[in-house]
Amino acid sequence: MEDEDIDLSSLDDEELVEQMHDDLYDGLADEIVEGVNILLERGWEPYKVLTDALVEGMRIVGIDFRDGILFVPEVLLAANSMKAGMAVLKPLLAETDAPKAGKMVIGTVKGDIHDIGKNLVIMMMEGAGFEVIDLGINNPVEKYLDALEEHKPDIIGMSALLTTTMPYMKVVIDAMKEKGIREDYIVMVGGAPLNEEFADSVGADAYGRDAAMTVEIAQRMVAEKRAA
Ligand code: B1M
Repeated sequence: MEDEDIDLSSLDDEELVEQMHDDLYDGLADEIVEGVNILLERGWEPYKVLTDALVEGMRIVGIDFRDGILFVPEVLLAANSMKAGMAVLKPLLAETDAPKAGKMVIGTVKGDIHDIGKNLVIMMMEGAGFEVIDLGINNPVEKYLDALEEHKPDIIGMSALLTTTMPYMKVVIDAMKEKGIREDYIVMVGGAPLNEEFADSVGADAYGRDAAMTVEIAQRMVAEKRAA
């Protein structure tokens, strides 16, 4: 309630970012959009707005979700606010004159409906000049295989946020091996519970710790693939 009285534009940058963390926590999408616009007007780089205001805010939400202070409905509201802020940033992050750096098919694996991180990866990849085909959430292995056949990307990306769904990445990679197409693609995996070791263990080529790292690795691996 208190938030209604706050004039966001009267806050200095640090106070505004803190207020945005609170607003994200409270699921106030309009305020998040307003805050994003104010920071952009003040000359903030879109990527800095994304990481300092939105991603950091969602990290805080995640801690209280884990600790049982926040529940699914509240976290959904926070996620929707984050998406509203991301929608403002998307065209700015995607603004690029670069020729197509490569093509990626990406989706969240079966049983998993988390998509904020995946969507962020997509925004950053598009910003770096990649063409990205988004398969959305809850993808069974067939969806990935069909998309590979249809789009012939350089990279297949899989996202998982649950320890119970991350093993499904191996199901997809094993199916690719069975079809004899595993080596035709760069396989990248990501999501909060994953790490380098897990990526190796399922037979992926790379682990994307965050969206920026994913772009960096994708650029390098596509360049290497093309050179070969
Ligand atoms: Co969920 N959830 N959730 N959730 N949720 C987590 C993941 C959890 C860690 C929360 C917690 O307990 N602290 C926990 C998982 C625990 C575990 O598995 N050990 C959890 C749980 C338990 C659940 C439910 C089971 C809760 C329930 O119903 N009781 C349920 C499962 C639903 C399902 O999927 N079947 C559930 C539901 C939900 C909501 C629907 C409420 C909502 C999702 C909304 C949405 O995505 N549209 C939600 C949210 C928002 C979260 C947290 C709070 C935030 C996730 C997020 O968006 N992070 C999360 C806690 C947390 O992670 N801190 C949590 C921000 C995002 C930018 O980061 O996704 O890590 P991240 O993405 C990063 C990198 O990981 C990487 O780049 C991204 C950008 O830098 N990356 C990739 C991600 N994917 C990549 C793919 C790549 C490369 C890089 O491919 C190449």
